[in-house]
Amino acid sequence: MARTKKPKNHDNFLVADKGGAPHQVAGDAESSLATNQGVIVADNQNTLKSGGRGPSLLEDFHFRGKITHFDHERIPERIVHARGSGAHGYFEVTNPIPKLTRASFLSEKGKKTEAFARLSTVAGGAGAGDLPRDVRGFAVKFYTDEGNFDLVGNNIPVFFIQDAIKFPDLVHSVKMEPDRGYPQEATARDTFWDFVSLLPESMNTILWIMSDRTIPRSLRMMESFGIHTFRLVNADGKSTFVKFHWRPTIGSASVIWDEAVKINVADPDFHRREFFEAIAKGNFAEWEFGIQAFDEERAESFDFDVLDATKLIPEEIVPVEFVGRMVLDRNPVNFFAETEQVAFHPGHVVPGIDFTNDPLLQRRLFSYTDTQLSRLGGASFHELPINRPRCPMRNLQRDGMRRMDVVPGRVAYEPNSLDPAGPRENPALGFRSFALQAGEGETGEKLRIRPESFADHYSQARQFYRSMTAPEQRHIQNAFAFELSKVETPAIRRRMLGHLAIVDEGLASAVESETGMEREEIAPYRAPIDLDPSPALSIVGKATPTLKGRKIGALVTDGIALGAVEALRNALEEEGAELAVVAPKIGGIQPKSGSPAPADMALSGAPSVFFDAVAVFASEEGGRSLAELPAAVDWRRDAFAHLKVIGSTAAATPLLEKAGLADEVDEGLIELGERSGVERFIEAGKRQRVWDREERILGGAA
Ligand code: HDE
Repeated sequence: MARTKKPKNHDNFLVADKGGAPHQVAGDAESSLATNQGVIVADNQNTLKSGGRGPSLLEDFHFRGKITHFDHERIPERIVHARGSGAHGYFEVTNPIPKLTRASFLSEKGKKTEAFARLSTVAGGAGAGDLPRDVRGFAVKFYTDEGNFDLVGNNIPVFFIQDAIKFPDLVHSVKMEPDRGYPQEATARDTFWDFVSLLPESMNTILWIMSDRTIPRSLRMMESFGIHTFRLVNADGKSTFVKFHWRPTIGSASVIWDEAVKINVADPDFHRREFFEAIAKGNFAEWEFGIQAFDEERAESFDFDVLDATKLIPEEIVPVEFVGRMVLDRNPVNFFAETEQVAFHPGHVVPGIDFTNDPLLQRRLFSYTDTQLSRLGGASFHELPINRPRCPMRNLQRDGMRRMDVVPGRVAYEPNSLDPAGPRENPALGFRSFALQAGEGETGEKLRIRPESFADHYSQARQFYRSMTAPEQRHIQNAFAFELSKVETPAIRRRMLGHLAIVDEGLASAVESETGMEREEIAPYRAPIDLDPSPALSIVGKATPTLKGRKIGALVTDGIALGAVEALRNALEEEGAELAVVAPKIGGIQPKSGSPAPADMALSGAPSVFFDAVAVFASEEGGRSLAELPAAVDWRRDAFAHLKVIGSTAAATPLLEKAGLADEVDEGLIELGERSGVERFIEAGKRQRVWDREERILGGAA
């Protein structure tokens, strides 16, 4: 007969179970833990069992409630843009534009509107790394006094496709492959290049994707764009075409590809962490908001169709006028409730903003509500606190899954005479769609065609490439070579090289030489024309010297004089930059005099790729011991290879020797011990990278 094994000492058993991990017990009802039905929980450490070692009991409603909720904690992630960071803030008008739009949030100088922004990658899942080569989403919800306006844009001004019917194909080509479940977030693989090499309309965007724009240094340092041509409509019903722009006030900057790869491993949350920490410290994220406004006649004069989302309007043709600024100054208190549950939609517009017939925009107007239905579990997602309009809102829609509002009254229809105070339409204040006259190409026939005016796929790609500075062109060449080298099917590589040859012969031959491949000849449907270069498209070319928002790493050793580090810190803080002290051990260092000094980060967890510029402060003994630390040698060597400004005290020389860099001299390598060393470090640091060094390292080659 089986013996029933009982705990020898029931009391001890409980004590061991409960008392092993100290936990707190509430004194009154208010501080008590409760179930979702409001019943106070007596024991949150043990499930209900039949006897101490017996079977578990199904009636344990506290456990079942807790685990059921846990089992459903994740909601379907966004099929694109799954990984994002959000922040609250406000939009403020600096230059009102009532002549162009009746939108009240743009009507008065100084008017402030609450805003929430979510900045995202596109391809990876919610848990993917922050620094793949990828487009970044830039979605802003303006809670205006006339309803919510969502500007759902990206950090590059053009898109891959002209017609929304290709969107699922595009996304499938860059998502995990269905049989193997990888790659998580990379474009460097066969499926993506196979698809785009068969889709000439993607070429302009492909050039942008291979540029440094897709590996931003920080979410706070990205330009962003509404992409599509929208309409502004004024109080007289006059419409003006418009493109929307966001410009970061601390300038745009990107990392170098080798840094992106290393950052993704060393800190997959690099962007998210920096964004959250900066806002928490009061270094708010800020953008100027600008428009390119033009009328229909002007639109006719362009070399491309303004309804084609694969094209941009160079600023040299239509300048950007700045009308406001957005400051993100408050982190979410609950990531899920706010950043995850926020629901953007390009169709959320307010009176004074309207759509054009851009076929991509038109179909987005369908897709976003549809996706929220499954992502947020029904039609009531507008009631979630993050999505609710801040202006009064009433209508006669009722019921549905997860309805939160409890609306009184018997009348849920209109017209009605039973509820005279109920909501009614308002022809004066309400949204009226712009009465667009049928224009050219809008014949009313039922067709599946692409207009001729969408047929030039290469001119703007060429213009983009030729508008780049030498280092930016080099990075584009390198990016193509890297990505195509990851493509296993030679025919796809050759096909892509064929497209590049149409874009720019120099680009194609550089990539051919780097990949050791030859192109397949491709005949374009329409041969490109030479457009004037647009210097405004280059980040490096238009960068203004600044250290604002930048982070500088100082590697320190025992035995140094702390005053020198503090002098650098003060000088940096005056410029709006931050200094992080990195020591061989997290416990910090023992300086030459005084008490031990703490470190912000340990060398093993703070590679130099985390910083915009670096400094090494070593004592004689410390310099020798740094040279024995492989992580310190990598730190210094990487900082050099990543074109950073590097300050060093003389005693750091053994480290330079070990890194093989003792003979290097350039304007970014600064002796900190010398008089005016800090000043020179700051001046060089403001220029951010030492581009000439790259040319020297590579011998001028790509
Ligand atoms: Fe989106 N896109 N998209 N997209 N998109 C989504 O909506 C879609 C496009 C953009 O932080 C989804 O709520 C279609 C262009 C951003 O929550 C989905 C097409 C641009 C975000 C969707 C496009 C964007 C999304 C997935 C082709 C730049 C993230 C989750 C017609 C102007 C918003 C969601 C956030 C998200 C569909 C093309 C930007 C599935 C069908 C072009 C920034 O509805």
